[in-house]
Amino acid sequence: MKTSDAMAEILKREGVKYLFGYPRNALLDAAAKKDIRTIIVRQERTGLHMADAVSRITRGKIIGAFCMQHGPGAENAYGGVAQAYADSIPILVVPQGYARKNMYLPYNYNSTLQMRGISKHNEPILIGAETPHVMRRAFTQLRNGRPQPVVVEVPFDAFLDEVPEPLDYTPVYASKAAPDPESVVKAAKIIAEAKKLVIHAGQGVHWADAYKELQELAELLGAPVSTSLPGKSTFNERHPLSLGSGGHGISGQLWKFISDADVIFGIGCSFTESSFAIQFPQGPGKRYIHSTNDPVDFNKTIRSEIGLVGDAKLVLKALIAELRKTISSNRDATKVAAEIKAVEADWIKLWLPKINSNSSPLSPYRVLTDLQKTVDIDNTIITHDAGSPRDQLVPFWKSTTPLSYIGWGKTTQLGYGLPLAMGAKLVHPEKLCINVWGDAAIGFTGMDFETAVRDKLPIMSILLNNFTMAIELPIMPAATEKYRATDISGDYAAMARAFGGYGERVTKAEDIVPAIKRGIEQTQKGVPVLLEFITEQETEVSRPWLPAGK
Ligand SMILES: Cc1ncc(C[n+]2csc(CCOP(=O)(O)OP(=O)(O)O)c2C)c(N)n1
Ligand SMILES: [Mg+2]
Repeated sequence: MKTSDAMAEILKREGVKYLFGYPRNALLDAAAKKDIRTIIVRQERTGLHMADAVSRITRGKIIGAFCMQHGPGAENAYGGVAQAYADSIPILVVPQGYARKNMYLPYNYNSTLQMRGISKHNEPILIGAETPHVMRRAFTQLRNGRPQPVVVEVPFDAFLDEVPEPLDYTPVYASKAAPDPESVVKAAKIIAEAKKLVIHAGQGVHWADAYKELQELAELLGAPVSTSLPGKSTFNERHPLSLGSGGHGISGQLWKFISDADVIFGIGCSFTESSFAIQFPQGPGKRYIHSTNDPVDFNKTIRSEIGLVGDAKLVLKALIAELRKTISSNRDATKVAAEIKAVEADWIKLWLPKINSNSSPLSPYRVLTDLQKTVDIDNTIITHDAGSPRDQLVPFWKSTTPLSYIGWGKTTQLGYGLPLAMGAKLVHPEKLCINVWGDAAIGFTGMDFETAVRDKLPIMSILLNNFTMAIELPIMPAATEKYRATDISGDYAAMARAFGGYGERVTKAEDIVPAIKRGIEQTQKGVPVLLEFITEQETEVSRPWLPAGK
């Protein structure tokens, strides 16, 4: 068999169900022959983001895979691989390479070299017979340790090599690490004795499927739980102990509790410093216990006293068992829950004018509040985009079920949201899959609304069109005034209709809910939807430590 057929067979054995791609790459046809669904996008980045969604939504049970051609295909793909690398998502990337004799010819793009900085493991197939070994190493890295992209470049002539039969390939295992018992004892003591503990959950809780254990620990200790952007929906945000999740935008209760905390226990999180992450306070009186599956995150910015390396479920189980030696029944959480409620009520009061606004252009806060009230939240998967829509959604949206919110942002590729929703819809056709984005974001991947129509992925896209990059307005006042540099324009509802989808433009507050209902109905009929809300050029974000308007 040829290299391409051997690779397709290996993908099949490893449970890969979809291959996203853009021609030319011999794997596309070989995979189709094996009944792996090929999905052709309109640009490489979209396909990578869709593969990324498949890995996220299935917690790596189905590894997302993407392939593209050498040269421009590989060059164009960089952003999608980089996003998954920064956000720690495992995807298999198979760039076709130039023919072996030309791989190192100046100035041919060589993915093995050029993608090294954005992949966990990177290896070409130079001899077809080595395919099973290269792929075994690739899948082992995808399923073990920190999840991140793996690149297997195949020079186009190597696709035609013969691979010995029968194919010698068995699917690889996924290992888990458990924390060192001595550290667990020390951590449990600090956690048990904390006066104001906050548990902060990251996406490691998703990957370890440790939702039950996270809730058990919180209830045992009567401790509040915050989540990072990628950790959003690891803990039911309607639970009385939830503080919600935060990034650049953050709720009042989350900020108050982490400001007051004496001990913060981070589970399955990286505590990475970023403009789009919670700014954790440090200094006297702040103690951190940090648990992650990769020690590279220890002491990056947040100095921790104890590091617990391991799978989040195993870590939580070990901690719960240790704590139960001294705490026999759940601590009374009434006081903490009442305080969360009171702080939240004070905070939300400040936002009521925007949330209830009847203005036209619309307030984005009103649109997103109405959206939250209208959808069946348990059966919805929603994701934000880069820019203001993220900051307007995250502090206010209360996710209830695991993986019903795809949070992201270690790097922030505009246009990531639509392909994430499309990938999620592929895995969960029964759920309402939504992306919320702005009119700058749609400029990047908007053409792929056509892919949603063509590939029958009836997502619902919520576009907040304010005809500008509102988030950049305070940064570029001179360029805006002199050259209108932040202005953008477009009739995106018409664009959606032109592609064969459902498009509707909404300008009045009383039309928001009926339009959303019409949109949901269309998705149920199998039609992708784009609802274009004409919104104010809103720049205010919930940052409770700053005076309003900053
Ligand atoms: C590929 C890429 N380039 C640049 C940016 C920086 N950036 C973040 S948000 C933004 C503008 C967002 O405008 P829009 O989507 O219209 O949202 P608004 O702020 O207007 O609500 C820019 C330029 C980015 N995140 N990604
Ligand atoms: Mg905008």
